[in-house]
Amino acid sequence: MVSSVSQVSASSDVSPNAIKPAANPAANGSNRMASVSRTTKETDVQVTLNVDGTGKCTADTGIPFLDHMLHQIASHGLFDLEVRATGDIEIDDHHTNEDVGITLGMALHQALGDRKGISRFGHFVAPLDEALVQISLDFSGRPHLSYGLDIPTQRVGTYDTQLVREFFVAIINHAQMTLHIRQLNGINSHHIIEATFKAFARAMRMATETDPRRAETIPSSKGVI
Ligand SMILES: [Mn+2]
Repeated sequence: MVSSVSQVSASSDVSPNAIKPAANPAANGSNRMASVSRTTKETDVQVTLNVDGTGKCTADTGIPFLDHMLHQIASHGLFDLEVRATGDIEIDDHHTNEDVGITLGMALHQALGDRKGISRFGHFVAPLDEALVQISLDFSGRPHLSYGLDIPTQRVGTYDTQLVREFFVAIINHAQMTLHIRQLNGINSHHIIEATFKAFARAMRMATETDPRRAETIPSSKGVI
């Protein structure tokens, strides 16, 4: 399914809505930003990410429900995130959904660099009305997904709920992270999925924030992630 990666580069976007370095960059002084473009025969995706942002988001993927979830990641993770995608959604949303996940994962991996000074682990339990979803994650350098959602309907709007798992598979493989998702409660599919993205965002915020006591060191007893 992956045909090629056309370009992976540091950000030099000059558009009016370009994501700018944070006023308060990471404790180690680096600007933790990435801009990644990825083109295949199926999709064309651009992601710009500032991990030390304030929650600004532009999402235009052609998949409205995915846009809604990307807004959750930015807003609750306090990331600045710009995602634009075009893809073969005349077939279905599968390729575009997956490739947005892949490109966002690549941007996370690139923005975090050697992961110096980060807390590395993050967890959160997010309610959304009757839904309650727990996330535990680790920017471990090793991709792993434990997926425990039981979404009762096949679709939310036009979005195929099987694509939630596909999205997280794509992210963890390319961000090189461990992710455990547990659904503790929930009846409504929209609520279950949105609680998952909110918890994921808050856990990512916790894991990617720099720990001043950690300073310049890599958060591993091995000395490398
Ligand atoms: Mn919603």
